[in-house]
Amino acid sequence: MKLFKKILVANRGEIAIRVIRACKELGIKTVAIFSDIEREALHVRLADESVCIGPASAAQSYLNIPAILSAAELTDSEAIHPGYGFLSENPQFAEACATSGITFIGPTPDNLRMGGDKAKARQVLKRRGIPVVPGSDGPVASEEIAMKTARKIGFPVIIKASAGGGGRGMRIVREEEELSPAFHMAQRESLAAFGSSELYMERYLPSIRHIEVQIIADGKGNVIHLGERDCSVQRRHQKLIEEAPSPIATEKFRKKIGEFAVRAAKAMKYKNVGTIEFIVDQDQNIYFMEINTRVQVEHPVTEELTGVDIIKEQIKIAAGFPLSYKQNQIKPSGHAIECRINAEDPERFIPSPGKITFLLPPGGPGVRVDSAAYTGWVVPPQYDSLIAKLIVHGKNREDAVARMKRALDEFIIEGIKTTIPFHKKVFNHPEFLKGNFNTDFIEKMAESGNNGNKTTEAASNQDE
Ligand code: MV4
Repeated sequence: MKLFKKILVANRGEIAIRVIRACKELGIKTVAIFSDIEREALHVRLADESVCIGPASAAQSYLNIPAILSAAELTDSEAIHPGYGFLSENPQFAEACATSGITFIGPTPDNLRMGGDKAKARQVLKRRGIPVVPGSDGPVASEEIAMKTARKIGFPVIIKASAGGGGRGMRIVREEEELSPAFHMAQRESLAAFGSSELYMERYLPSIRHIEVQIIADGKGNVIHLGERDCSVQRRHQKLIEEAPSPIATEKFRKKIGEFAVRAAKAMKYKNVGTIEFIVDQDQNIYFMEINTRVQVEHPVTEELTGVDIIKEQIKIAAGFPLSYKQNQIKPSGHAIECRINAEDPERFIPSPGKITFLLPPGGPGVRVDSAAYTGWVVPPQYDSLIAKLIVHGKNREDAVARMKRALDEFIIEGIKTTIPFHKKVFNHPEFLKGNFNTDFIEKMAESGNNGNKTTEAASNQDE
């Protein structure tokens, strides 16, 4: 079996660079694609070749399937790596690649369809013995059935879009009177956002942690997990800080959640890398939520913890190689934390695009920066606001926290506002330092007057 000679990277920003770096180390040539306004982007400079595929708007460039396939054919690329966001979870794109004789570096179209149908995934995995939050068995077809289901599972309930993700089309319903308007609102929102109004329901669990498990599957029956990541520090469904291991995880917990994740991947005949997302309640009960059928923004946390290069594994699996590791060869070590540095106002989280007049990334032991930003780069308003991922690794959580504080202090970004000041506050927050937080943490922090108001929406992000 042979690796690819040339891969087209169908993405931009830091993830395009991350893929190019993996390809270079594997001896694979790379092709970057770019929109009209990204001729000077770092991913274009770092790739061996580049092709302009359209105007600035994502719909006409990074989401433009015919233009991307033409670029691949024009450059003799054998495979396409989609990164995250954009076309990465689009089964039609994966199929179109196959039709053009190009390998899509990612899960199978069936895997992508299952990941995109959340009511179905829930139903299938529940039947395979994976715990789910009490709720509907598959989709809820009408308001009447919704009411019946809610009475059975008990209020509060949460209505979710089957095609949803990132919290859109979701409604929490606390009592019977709220159900009818919430149901119709969720239907309308889901139809507008995803082109499908299908909904499902669960009991709403307050004070949860969001914990996910990285899995790798070679499509030949070998499936392993790389441990969990705690992504509970988020604001309006945008993750801000991710860490591994989870501060609440014992060895027993890790084994259990890991086994659920591997069982889920096997049940859906998963191939390539993916993440099984769970919520964990205050009694440490684990419930399956969703499957993310892509490499995720926060994958470096797991790479630092385990030493596994997740992007290289994706490429090797797509080329037909079996997994490079057995489960007992995965030995997580120490503690890793990632801060997402966004070009946003750190108080209100509104986008702050513009020219970076000076940039100095931190360095030294245990510090990794994945970024496409440089002095002179103009952060465009058209795409997501992630400009750097700051990842630290230490021998335990305390060391990793000290290292993150040191790295945040070293990091200089001038000319635009960034979320660095926000992260500095979190890394001085007594509850965060204790590992005592759940998905309400940021909202609570804002309410206690620590972080300004919270009335604005974040920019649309590439990743969930
Ligand atoms: C939940 C939940 C509580 N109970 N499901 C958010 C994104 C999606 N991946 C799943 N999400 C949640 N699902 C049940 N049964 C809480 C969340 C959730 C959340 C919900 C409403 C408003 C903000 C939230 C923040 C994090 C998680």
